[in-house]
Amino acid sequence: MDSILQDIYNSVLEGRAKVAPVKVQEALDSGISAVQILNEGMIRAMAEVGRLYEEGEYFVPEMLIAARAMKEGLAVLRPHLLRADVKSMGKVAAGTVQGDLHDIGKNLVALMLEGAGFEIVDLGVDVSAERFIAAVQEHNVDIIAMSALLTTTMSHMKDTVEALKAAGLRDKVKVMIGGAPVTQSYANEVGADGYAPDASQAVALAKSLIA
Ligand code: B1M
Repeated sequence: MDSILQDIYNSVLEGRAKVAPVKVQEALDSGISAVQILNEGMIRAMAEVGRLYEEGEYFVPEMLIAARAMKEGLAVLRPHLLRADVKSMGKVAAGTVQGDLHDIGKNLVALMLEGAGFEIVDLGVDVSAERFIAAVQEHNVDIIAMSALLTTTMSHMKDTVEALKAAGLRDKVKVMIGGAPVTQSYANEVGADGYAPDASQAVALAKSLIA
C-alpha cells in the first residue's frame, strides 16, 4: 500500500488527531482520491480498531481517540467528497437510533448523500422514534436514514417504523437503514424500504427510493 495511506491508517489506529488531517492533506496533494483515502486509509483503520477492541487489546478510550482522529481527517476530506452545483434530489433525515452514540458511519452516509445532491436534516445520535417522526412532520422529508452500530439498539429501527405507521406517516416517507450489525434480511424483518452496507451504496439506494 502507498506509504501515505499507511500513515493515515496508522494515525487513525493510534488516535493521533493532529497527524491524521495533515496526512490526509498530503495524500490529497499527491493526487490520491478522497474515496481511496477514506476506504483504504481511514475505514480500514476503524475496522482494525474494532478488532483490537474485540481482542481486548483496545478499550473504550482507544476507540474514542481513534474516532477523534478519524473525524479530524474526515473534516479535510469533506469538501472533496461534496460536489457543488448538484440540484436537489430530495430531503433526508439522518440519525443514529436511540441509545446509540456511534456517529461516524451516519456522518459518512449523510456526507455522501449530500455530495450526491440530497438535502440533509442531521438529527445526530440517540434519536428516538418520536424525533424521527417530528422530523418528517417539520421538514417534510422524503427519506428517513437510520444508522445503528449496536445489536442492542438496532431494534429501535423497528420501533420507528411502527411509530411511523401509528402516526399515519408510513406511506409519506421511505425508510433506509444501515450500520455494522444491520442486514438486508433485518431490513425486510423491520419493514424498511431498503438497506445499504456502506455509504456509496446508500447513495444508490436513496436515489432508487426517490425514483
Ligand atoms: Co463502539 N462498538 N461501543 N464505540 N465501536 C462497536 C460498534 C463494536 C462492534 C466494537 C467491537 O466489539 N468490535 C461494538 C458493538 C458490538 C455489538 O453490538 N455487537 C461496540 C461497543 C460494544 C461499544 C460500547 C458498548 C462499549 C462500552 O461502552 N463498553 C459503547 C456503546 C456506546 C453507545 O453507543 N451507547 C461504544 C462506544 C464507542 C465510542 C464512543 C468509544 C466510539 C464511537 C465514537 C463515534 O462514533 N463518535 C466507538 C467506536 C469508534 C467503535 C468502532 C471501533 C468503530 C465504529 C466506526 O466508526 N466505524 C466499532 C467497531 C467496528 O465497527 N468494527 C465499535 C467506521 C465507520 C465508517 O463504519 O459505522 O460501520 P460504520 O459505518 C459504515 C457502514 O456500517 C455503513 O456505512 C458506513 C460507511 O461505510 N452505514 C450505513 C452506517 N450507517 C448506515 C446507514 C445507512 C446505510 C449504511 O443507511 C441509513
